[in-house]
Amino acid sequence: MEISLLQKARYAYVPKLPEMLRNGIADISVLEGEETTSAADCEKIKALFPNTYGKREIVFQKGQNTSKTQKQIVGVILSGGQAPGGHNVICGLYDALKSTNPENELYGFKNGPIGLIEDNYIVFNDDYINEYRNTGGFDIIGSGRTKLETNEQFAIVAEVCKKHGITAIVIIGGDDSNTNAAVLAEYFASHNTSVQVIGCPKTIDGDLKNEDIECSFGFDTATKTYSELIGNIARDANSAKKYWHFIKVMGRSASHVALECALETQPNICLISEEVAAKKMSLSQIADYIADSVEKRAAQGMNFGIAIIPEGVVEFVPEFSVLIQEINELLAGSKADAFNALPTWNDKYAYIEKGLTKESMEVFAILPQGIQQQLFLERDPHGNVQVSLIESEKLFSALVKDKLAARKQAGTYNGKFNPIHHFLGYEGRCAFPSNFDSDYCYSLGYNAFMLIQYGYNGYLSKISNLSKPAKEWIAGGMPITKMMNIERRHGEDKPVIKKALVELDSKPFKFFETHRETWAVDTCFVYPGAIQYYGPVEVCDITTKTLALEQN
Ligand code: FBP
Repeated sequence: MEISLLQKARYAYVPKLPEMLRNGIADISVLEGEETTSAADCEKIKALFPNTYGKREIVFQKGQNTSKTQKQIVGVILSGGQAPGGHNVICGLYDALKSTNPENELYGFKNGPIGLIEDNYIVFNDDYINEYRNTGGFDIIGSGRTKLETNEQFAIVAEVCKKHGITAIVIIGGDDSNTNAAVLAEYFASHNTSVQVIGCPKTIDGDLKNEDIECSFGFDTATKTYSELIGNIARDANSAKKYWHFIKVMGRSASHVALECALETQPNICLISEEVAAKKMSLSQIADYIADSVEKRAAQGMNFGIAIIPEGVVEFVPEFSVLIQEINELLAGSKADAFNALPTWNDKYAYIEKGLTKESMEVFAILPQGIQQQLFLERDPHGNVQVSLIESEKLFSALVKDKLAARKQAGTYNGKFNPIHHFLGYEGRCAFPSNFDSDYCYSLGYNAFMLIQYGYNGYLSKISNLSKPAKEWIAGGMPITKMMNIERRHGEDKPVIKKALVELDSKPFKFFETHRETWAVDTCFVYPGAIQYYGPVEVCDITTKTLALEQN
């Protein structure tokens, strides 16, 4: 297989571990902390997790090894969307397992959780693993979004574990996958299977974070990749001076990715969905907010700019989410067929006009026709509008265009507005992991094995103190139930890990808030450039601005 020179060089990169893990199991002991509770709804979570609730937080330290000596056969899965560094979690796990006992084995179940159900796996060896060290992607075993959540599925997984003599499963995933890891851990404990389950926090979205998880892996590399591209676009904008770039960035509901990219690049505009919701902003108010920046810059002869739009923003606009609910109702069940059978868009429009409330129709009417049609085309398997597929970057530039046309008529604006649209998402999810993600992921995997070796079940591999050099990182584990609360999902009360949205009193948001008025009018762009893997530590190992602001 042909490989790039960078890939070849990255094979040789030795990821940095926290000091306390550097000599392997021989030199590792456990410091137990307090018994834990859950993030909220303690009694309910305790009742649902009688065997795994309330366990102690633990930290590893240098000391006498007292772990069990049994041969370990570990299974690993990658779950959900790709995030840079996933391969290194597996490499760290593999190295820890083999250096502890060469007889230990690592099974990689393919294509996500479904691999465990279908008993579809490979057994890793050095040659296989070495081809994936410090590389991006999840292609080492593939990933998938099947959920492991029913007792029937768990029973099959238990059978598969029994068949191979598997002693532990490591689930590398986001909040939902780790919630399911906790449920699986409880199932194993209550069925006396002795199989352990350990989770690792993954997602570029950055929304799996709390007082224990400082950041999910992949966020660092993905945001650095997007920031490089946004910086390049900003420099082009500042050179040509003729385009406004509307750049949507991935991140699902949370705006952590957008905020981090804004802190890195200092665009003129960055919407933060959580703020839109808190201020109950309407589409028209958001469009006015952007148009103000366009107008003020135009008054200084700058008919160009950068606006960052978080992927999920429209869901946070109250009037838009009501519109979506009404559209879902309008097309529920067989009504969708009747709608689709209407021959022309005019007929469909008349049907919509009749079905929506006056308020929602007013919102619908101001949308560009392309977006209106998208709302009726893109449906998920339950028949609901797929909000994440809405081209919000085009929606907002169209709304801004209308605002500017009105301002031109009123004589307050006399500039030129040429928007260009971008969507940055898949470009960042499989990038070569930054040194930070290479080190962090390798440490998470290595540490996951130490948790297995010490017999923990239902724990998340935890590496903290991340804004410091890797040597000073702290390795340990946290019961997953500590991060859980009860939420209403699909009409049912469910125990879930709380999703972390951007907090409006957090230091990263406050920093952004303090500077954004200046950024909106002046040209303050910062051009971060490409991720650097070799060179000065202060360039190559730097963490995100979000983490730096949160921790200092
Ligand atoms: P995870 O939550 O599984 O980590 O996925 C993150 C993400 O990249 C989101 O930012 C994005 O909305 C979604 O996955 C896209 O999913 P898909 O890969 O299925 O298109």
